[in-house]
Amino acid sequence: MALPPDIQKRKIRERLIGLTGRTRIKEIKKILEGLPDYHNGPYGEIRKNLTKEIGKAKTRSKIKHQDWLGVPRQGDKQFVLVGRPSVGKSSLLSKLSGMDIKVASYDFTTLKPIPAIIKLNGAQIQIVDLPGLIEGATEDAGGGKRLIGIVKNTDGIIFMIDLTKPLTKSEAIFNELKKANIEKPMIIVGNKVDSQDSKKNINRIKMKFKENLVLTSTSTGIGLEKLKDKIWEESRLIRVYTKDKKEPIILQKGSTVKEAIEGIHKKILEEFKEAVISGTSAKFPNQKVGLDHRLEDEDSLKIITG
Ligand SMILES: Nc1nc2c(ncn2[C@@H]2O[C@H](COP(=O)(O)OP(=O)(O)OP(=O)(O)O)[C@@H](O)[C@H]2O)c(=O)[nH]1
Ligand SMILES: [Mg+2]
Repeated sequence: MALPPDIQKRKIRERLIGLTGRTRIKEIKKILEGLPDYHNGPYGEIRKNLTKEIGKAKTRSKIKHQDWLGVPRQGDKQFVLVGRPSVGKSSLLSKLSGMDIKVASYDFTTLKPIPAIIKLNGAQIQIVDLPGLIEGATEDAGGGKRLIGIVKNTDGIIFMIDLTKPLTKSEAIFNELKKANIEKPMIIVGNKVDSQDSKKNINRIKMKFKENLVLTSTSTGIGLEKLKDKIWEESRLIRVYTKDKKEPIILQKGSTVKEAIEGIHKKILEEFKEAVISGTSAKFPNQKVGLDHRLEDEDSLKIITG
């Protein structure tokens, strides 16, 4: 049986007396997990207030994020997951990477960046799950300055929106990124399309973000393959196949034959005579080209040495 809300509130206040920083956040999460599963009415209100308390404790806390500074880069490209709390960032990364990442229905489940590597078309893409971004992030609300610092240094952004919530909330966060002058390749993910509550927002999100929008459900898996394709596109990488390698060589878009060879072995350059290429960058199959020729995605390359 659930306690009457007033008594519950008093109990919660008592449990939180004197707790600050991390210990306070931990205790609030414990309380949230122990609450009866009502998301409306007085208990919904209690949940909402507790969630706000987490935000406040985070901003106030002196030890705010001091256990993490940045995210070491790994792999060929780095993308970060940006969005309000509880939009499904951790659920998405755990689906994409197979990694076990904590997911929960309360806000601020993720308190520090969690990197994971996914393999995409032979490339290693690092995706970093970030704590939720809240309004006022540019003024450091919710430790926002650090988060924005990470976003500024990444290769691409996966901006996630919870379609079951009013879109204005996510738009406010989107504006925070604009305020911070962040211009990076960006994919917009409208998540939770499995939920009936998302229906009313689908047209609106399609109007607002015409390009690079993917509708997903991390619960059912809808849209995840399409999202992977988009991540590949926005990674601005290309695959080049060679005869003696099973895996393609991964290069930046616009790379030349010379750069491809440097990626295999610099010594080959000294003996380079010509390259034979097939694929989109070739005028015809088995075209002979020199070191300056620009390769394209899925070209095949044969190097003739002499
Ligand atoms: N219906 C539905 N629920 C989802 C979906 N994706 C995530 N959720 C739920 O949304 C809640 C939040 O998910 P998380 O993955 O923890 O969200 P988050 O964005 O990492 O949240 P923070 O770490 O707090 O910023 C959980 O209860 C998930 O089960 C989805 O596609 N459909
Ligand atoms: Mg999370």
